[in-house]
Amino acid sequence: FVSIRREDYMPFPWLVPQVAMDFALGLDETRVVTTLTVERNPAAEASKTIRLNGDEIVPVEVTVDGEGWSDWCMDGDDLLVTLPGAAHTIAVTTHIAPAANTKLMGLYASDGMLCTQCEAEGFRRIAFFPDRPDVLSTYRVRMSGDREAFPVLLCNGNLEAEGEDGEAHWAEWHDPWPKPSYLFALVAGQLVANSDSFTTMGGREVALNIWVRDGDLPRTGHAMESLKKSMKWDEEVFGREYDLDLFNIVAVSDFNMGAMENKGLNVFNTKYVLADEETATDGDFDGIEAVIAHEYFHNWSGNRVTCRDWFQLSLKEGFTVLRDQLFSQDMGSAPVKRIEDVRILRGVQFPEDSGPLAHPIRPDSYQEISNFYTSTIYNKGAEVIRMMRTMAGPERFRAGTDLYFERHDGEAATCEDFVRAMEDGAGLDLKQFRLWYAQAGTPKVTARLEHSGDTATLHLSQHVPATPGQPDKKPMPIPLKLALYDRDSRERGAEQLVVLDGEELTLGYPGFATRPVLSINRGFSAPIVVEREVSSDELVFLATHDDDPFARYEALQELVVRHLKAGASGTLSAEARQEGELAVADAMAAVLADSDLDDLMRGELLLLPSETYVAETMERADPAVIHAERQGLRASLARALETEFLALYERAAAVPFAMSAEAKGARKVKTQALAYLAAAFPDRAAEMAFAQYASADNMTDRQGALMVLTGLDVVERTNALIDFYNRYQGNALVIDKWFALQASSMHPHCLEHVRALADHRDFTLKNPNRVRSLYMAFAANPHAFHAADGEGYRMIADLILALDPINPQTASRFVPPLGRWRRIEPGRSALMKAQLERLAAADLSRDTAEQVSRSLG
Ligand code: HT7
Ligand code: ZN
Repeated sequence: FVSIRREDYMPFPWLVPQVAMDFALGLDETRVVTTLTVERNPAAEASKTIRLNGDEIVPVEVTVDGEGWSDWCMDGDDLLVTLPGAAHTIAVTTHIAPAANTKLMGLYASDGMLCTQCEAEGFRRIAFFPDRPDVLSTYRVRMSGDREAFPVLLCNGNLEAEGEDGEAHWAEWHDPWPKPSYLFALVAGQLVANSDSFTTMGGREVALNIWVRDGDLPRTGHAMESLKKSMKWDEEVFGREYDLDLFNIVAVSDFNMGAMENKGLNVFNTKYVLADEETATDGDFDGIEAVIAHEYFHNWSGNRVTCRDWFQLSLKEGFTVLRDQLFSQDMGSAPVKRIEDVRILRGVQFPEDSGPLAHPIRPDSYQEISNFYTSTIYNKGAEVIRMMRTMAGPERFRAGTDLYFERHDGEAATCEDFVRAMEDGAGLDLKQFRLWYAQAGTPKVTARLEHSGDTATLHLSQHVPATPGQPDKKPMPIPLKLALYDRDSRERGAEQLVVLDGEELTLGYPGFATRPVLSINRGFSAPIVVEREVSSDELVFLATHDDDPFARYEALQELVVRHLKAGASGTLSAEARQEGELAVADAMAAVLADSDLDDLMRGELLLLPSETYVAETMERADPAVIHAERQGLRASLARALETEFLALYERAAAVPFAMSAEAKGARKVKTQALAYLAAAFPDRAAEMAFAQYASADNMTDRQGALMVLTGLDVVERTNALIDFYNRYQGNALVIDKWFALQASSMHPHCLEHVRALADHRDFTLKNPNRVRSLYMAFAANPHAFHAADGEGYRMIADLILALDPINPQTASRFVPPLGRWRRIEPGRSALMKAQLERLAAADLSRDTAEQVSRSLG
């Protein structure tokens, strides 16, 4: 498989200002005639041939300027047409088999309806076309099909005409906005809409529709509210107004990712549309709000200003993730959202950045672009833009984004264009900051505070670790928000924004008679690892008194990680262990007792760092030891704070169901209290959990109780699992939860449970949600995945081999868990590597082959 390199970018020799498509729709066969108006691109080197990309399609007929044409040939999957002049019309007919398309890219069938997924390179599975994001065209689309099978016919833009034709009917759509092919979409099927409207700040009345299967209509209210809130927020905060009279969303149950921002016709995974309190958790509701916002925000950051090439993916994805994060912060609790976002970054992106798949947010090469829809591109990309915002402040940042949109509206832009607009609009000097786009790896900042006389001196230094292909790194500008606390008065000095842009920096702080306490990287102002010399005492102080919610959370996490690592090292004496447990218990007791905290925040503080995160802080981790330490600490905390956890449970259980922050917080801490109690008092907790399960009037409580029960070896576990399945049979999204709960459980026989579930009649490799609910949950469950005999690794490798021919994009996403082999203790490491080698010897798709070879490399 060949590598595509960023430095080889060349503009396409032809412009394609207009595209006309005619679809004769059928599930088994769809016929497509695509007519391209092409003209030489004056900005590119001239070529007599035009390369039209294709993938698993054949040209049935080719005409140029209306005449049958023979001057064409195939080059691999691509169609090369030789053209005599500077402007022509090319028409190519293709036949597609949507029902046989299990890759879910291009045109495919889902639940009897037809839908498309074109990003990144799916359009070439529908029509021969220069399938690259810098070729922008306006589209006119006619589709016809059986009226009963496809009563609803949707495409991008505006509906211009429709009519009947015997048993069939047809519709003509026109999208006035030039767009790249990856934003094309078509949907045809039996759908019903939740319809509403939104009036934009400029007075445009926009018709809004959320299209779903008939029975799902009652579960679309939250998505519609989220859409209207997103439209309003983008006007108020970024000055962005919607630009068509119609905005359609369609929910489909077979989808490779979360959702897709096609112009005027977003296609969503049902998981990010359908919700009511009976079937969706508070987390599901939040996820829907965030994803609806994300896709809507793409209308400007992605669609109006798109990417020049796929190396610029973070231009639209990083920026749009930041926009959706800021939106969610404004819709709910800002500190809690920030902590959640950092948890995702550290749980997924940091491991990626320290492993064999590390890449900069603007990569230099790829074989298969789908493999680069990563947490680095999305989440680290968002952090990089957030740092610019932190350095500029919100007003100047807005001036920068206004300039970016104004300068590049209607263009295919680069990350460099964005940075330049930020320099000019926000008044930042970003010369050195550009390194954040070019260098992979999570920088490590060491902070050492000295105190002598009445002065504190802070020594900061940075190190960016080597990553594949990048052995030597330059220092990067790291914006650090910091403050010093007077230990006795508990007063905080002014918060400062320091940019560490060299290898080292020393800062002096006079006026401290005693050694102050350092609060650093407040708000997680930079996506880095901080290593600080700090006593447990100081961490307890920060965990209790820091007025920055993130810093407070961070201090508690650090205290726990330090304790767990000491335990995992095997050198901890019984007294030292007890002392460590006591320090954590004291800090947790303060969290439980603090009446100034709301429960949503309390819930964050009570969460123990994940086993993956603890492992990430070690050179080589033994997952079994970390698991035992973490469970041990949980049990010891439950014993030490039994009364407090019981009181918390009772207080929270008395709060009636509502969607308020208060009630959501109560649900969050209630299940956490239960999970703690289960670690020390399994029988009592099982009784409480079963009671919570049986009396739950919402999915958050029911799923929380079932989560606790699935981890216990008790009779209530089986009863609750049977009840849950029977209660929700037929509701695919809830049955996904049923699979995922068992695959992510703390139960000692989790692996055997997963093996049995793979044979369950409801399990299928054809549906990505179902595959992820069983196997992604399992691969993210360290104690089961890292079974000492390597059976977890074998299971994932078996899955990859079975899934790869069906859906390579989804299959390749299971390689990274095995790719962690170098960071795991030697015994397991060898077993992981052996499974990767077994995969490397197989005949794999480009997607999976690339991930396997990078993981071994
Ligand atoms: N921009 C969308 C990416 C996407 C995608 C990529 C590859 C294969 C399937 C896909 N479905 C959606 C989603 C987003 O970030 O908004
Ligand atoms: Zn996106």
